[in-house]
Amino acid sequence: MTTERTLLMVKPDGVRRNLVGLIIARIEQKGVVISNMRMFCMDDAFARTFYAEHDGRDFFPALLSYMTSGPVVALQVESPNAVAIVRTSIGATRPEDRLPGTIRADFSTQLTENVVHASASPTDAERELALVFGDSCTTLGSIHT
Ligand code: 3AN
Repeated sequence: MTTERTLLMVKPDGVRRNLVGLIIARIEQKGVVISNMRMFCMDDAFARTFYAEHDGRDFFPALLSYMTSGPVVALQVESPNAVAIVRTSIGATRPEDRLPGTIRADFSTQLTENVVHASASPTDAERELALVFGDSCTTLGSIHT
């Protein structure tokens, strides 16, 4: 399996609750490699683009308000099957479906304020990484050579 990359993001509630270091430690302990990182605040336009698939849903305004409520910490992480591995590590969308030991299960009972985001597919990952990091995307090779 070739190396794959994905986006893991600590959301505003995770930053507010001082969970950034803990979440980074958990994902590093799994063995994935962090190859880029950025702390920034989403403005309304960025959040609308990032979550464009949900535009028009009744929860969209609340989602935008939450995602623009404070800084996020975005990480580009790499490993074989990174998308599925990181997605499994964060836990399910619905609180009642989250397995113990996943980040969302361990730190949130909420649907919206759920501490972390991770890309749902390789296509989503490339779109989201380009949005967050633009041309500053580094690759695993550039870190380990
Ligand atoms: P995930 O964050 O697990 O990838 P998505 O992409 O389906 O899930 O949804 C993104 C965010 O949109 C969720 N974390 C949640 O805040 C909100 N959301 C999704 N579906 C619903 C829903 N049915 N009701 C309320 N909020 C929702």
